[in-house]
Amino acid sequence: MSALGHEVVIADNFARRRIAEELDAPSLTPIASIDERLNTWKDVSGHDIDIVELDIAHDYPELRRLLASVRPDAIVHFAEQRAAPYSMRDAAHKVYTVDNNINGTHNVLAAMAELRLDAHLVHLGTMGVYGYGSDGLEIPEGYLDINIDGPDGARYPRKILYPSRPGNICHLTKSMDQLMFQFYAGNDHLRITDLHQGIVWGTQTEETRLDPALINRFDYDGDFGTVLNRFLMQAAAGHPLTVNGTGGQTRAFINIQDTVRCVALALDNPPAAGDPVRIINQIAETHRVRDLAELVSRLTGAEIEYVDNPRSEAAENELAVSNATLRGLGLEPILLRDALLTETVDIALRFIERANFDAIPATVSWSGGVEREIPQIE
Ligand code: USQ
Repeated sequence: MSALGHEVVIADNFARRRIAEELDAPSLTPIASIDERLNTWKDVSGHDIDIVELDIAHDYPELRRLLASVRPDAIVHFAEQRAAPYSMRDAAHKVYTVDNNINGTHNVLAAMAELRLDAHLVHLGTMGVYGYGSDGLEIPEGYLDINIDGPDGARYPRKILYPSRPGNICHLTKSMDQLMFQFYAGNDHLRITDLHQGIVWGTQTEETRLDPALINRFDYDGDFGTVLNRFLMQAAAGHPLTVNGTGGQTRAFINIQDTVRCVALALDNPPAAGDPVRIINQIAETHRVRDLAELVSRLTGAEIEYVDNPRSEAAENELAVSNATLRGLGLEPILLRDALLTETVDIALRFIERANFDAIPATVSWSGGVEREIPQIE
């Protein structure tokens, strides 16, 4: 957004850096301090970005003060605990995820309403709110048109939120967010877009390629690493590709470059005040996990290992998802292709000495929490 000429203020409590220490799983790529990142961005782009250290979930007065002084045109809300496995570690992590995500989202909405901010809120949601079985149907964008039989024999059309079927606590919070958005869009006429994003892969965007100090995180650990990036890192590490169960799960994917394009497209196309929440499926394509493992294995020669699935999820599922809105807005998504896969493997190889191999296995079980001792969150 800064590259496009917008004035940007970041509010961050640096939770992700603390969690990386808690898990002893630093980003594979070295992440510079926020000051160094912002100074580098200023050098390469000429643009200033302000940073405010703020816990939006627990410091409502400061959040309110910040929004009252900046009065932004738009708020991009990326401040939720985003990892499904991390949210399932144990009761403490479930409590943390619910507390952080629900309070953070509600505080932003309450502040927007209290200050009568005419800002457009763009929220990072997830495909996980739908559950993953589509039984051959194409999952629509957020809403379902239904008809209810009335007592008079007539059929009453209704538009309802697509039934939520979260499979973990992180996705439960994002399902609950939907009701908060629906309420504030109706009651306070807030303008809200919820991006139901798929699994992100890749590391670099056009901007992060400009300087090594701007590189994105590369998470490969069992909690925060998403499946394709994990496979690419495992290939670089000479580790077998860890396919859960039969690898029959079909999921939606999007390259990291497209995630930022989509946020920009959403910001350029806000709903009007009084409109329902705009829900956009932010995905490029769907793939079955074992097919991805085979693709990475063909590309790199890595072995594939089928491991017991620690999650409660369907062994096999079909998934078809509409991404009509983003395509209608002109997005031509990046599809899996060797060039970007190779770039990711090259990055993994470049930084492989930073990896903690003990963090590779996925240890969080959906039924019994984590299998190893971990420190409690302060
Ligand atoms: N999987 C493996 N091997 C691995 C890691 C994962 O087989 O080493 C499988 C999982 O069992 C699952 C699939 O790959 O069936 C996807 O797992 P993932 O960890 O890449 O993604 P997921 O847990 O679904 O969640 C991630 C983020 C979450 C985001 C979601 C988008 O943690 O924040 O909401 O991607 S989506 O899945 O489209 O809802």
